[in-house]
Amino acid sequence: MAGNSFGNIFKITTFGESHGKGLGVIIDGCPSGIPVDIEDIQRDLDRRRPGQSRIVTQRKEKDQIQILSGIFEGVTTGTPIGMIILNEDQKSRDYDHIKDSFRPSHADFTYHAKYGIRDYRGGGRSSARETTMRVAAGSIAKTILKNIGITIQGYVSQVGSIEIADDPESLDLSRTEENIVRCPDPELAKEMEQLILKTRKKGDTIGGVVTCLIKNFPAGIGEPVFMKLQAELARAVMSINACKGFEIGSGFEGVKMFGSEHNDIFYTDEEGQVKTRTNYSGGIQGGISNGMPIYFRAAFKPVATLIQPQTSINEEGEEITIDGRGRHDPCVVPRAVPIVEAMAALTLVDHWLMQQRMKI
Ligand code: EPS
Repeated sequence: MAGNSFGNIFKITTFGESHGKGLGVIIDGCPSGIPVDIEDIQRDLDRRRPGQSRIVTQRKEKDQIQILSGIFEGVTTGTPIGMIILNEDQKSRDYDHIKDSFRPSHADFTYHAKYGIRDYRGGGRSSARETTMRVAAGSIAKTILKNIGITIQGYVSQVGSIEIADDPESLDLSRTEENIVRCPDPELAKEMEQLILKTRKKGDTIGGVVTCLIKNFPAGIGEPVFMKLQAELARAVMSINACKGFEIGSGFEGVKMFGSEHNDIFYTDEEGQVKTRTNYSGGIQGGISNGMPIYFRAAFKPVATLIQPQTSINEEGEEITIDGRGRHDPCVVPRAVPIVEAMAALTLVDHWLMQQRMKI
């Protein structure tokens, strides 16, 4: 079955399940000569890791990255990069009770409908553990972008109805990693943490928003008409587990404005660079980057698995009650930040490489 590869030039294929032996990724098309620091990859994986704080799933995984190929003496060789991590803390018995039944709003039913068979342990392939490999590959993509001055920074901008009102460029994003929520506003971070803890206590879950800001991405990149840059970012980000919404620039709020307010007026700065006075476009016009910062928001639904009984059906279609068991996230957004950054990096490095190839 298709759908496990992403990218055109910088192409990744991931494999593995939540309770299988481990997870892996192959990156094909990574340029040679890129210095790769395994510590950078591990740092991003640690930001995504389960068990990292009191507001996430308590499954304890080290998520220690192993590089199998494609990197020699700390530099990419241009050959396929293979990376794996091994699963260590599976508690598969937590899932015995859903072997023949479907948790509401989880991928249990649809995987059964499509494949006719499923590894029900820990969500199998539908588990967020698969995103470890996007983060590992995305970390290398981020390094390539960083070497040409492009930075990617995600942060939690909303949990439930607690929301940061300011626009991404006015925030001090260096404060994002100072708290376990990954919200750059320390006061709001405390409120968000309390809401997540209160929700967990009730055996319930809550949604949130991750905002991502990309700086110094050059003008002129994107492939109209079907590979418009915002469409590619949306596809990438909406492939992340639990993502239900994507908006770029002014997004849905923009519909409340008149064109005369919304248009981003051009000017040339002191260094001769074309800029816009506002950035409602979110750095992309006509599907092509315009050199202004790219920013987007990704909405994540409340996690489907609740620690409370729910009504559902089994494979025979009979009504049953499902117990809530296991170790789950009461809110995914604190751990989704590095995943969103990774998907943005993978998309942007791929399009940047496509542009370089066209120049040759
Ligand atoms: C997940 C179910 C849980 C989470 C898991 C995502 O798995 P388990 O019951 O085995 O602990 O802990 O998240 C991770 C382990 C991870 O690394 O992201 C699910 O149903 O998606």
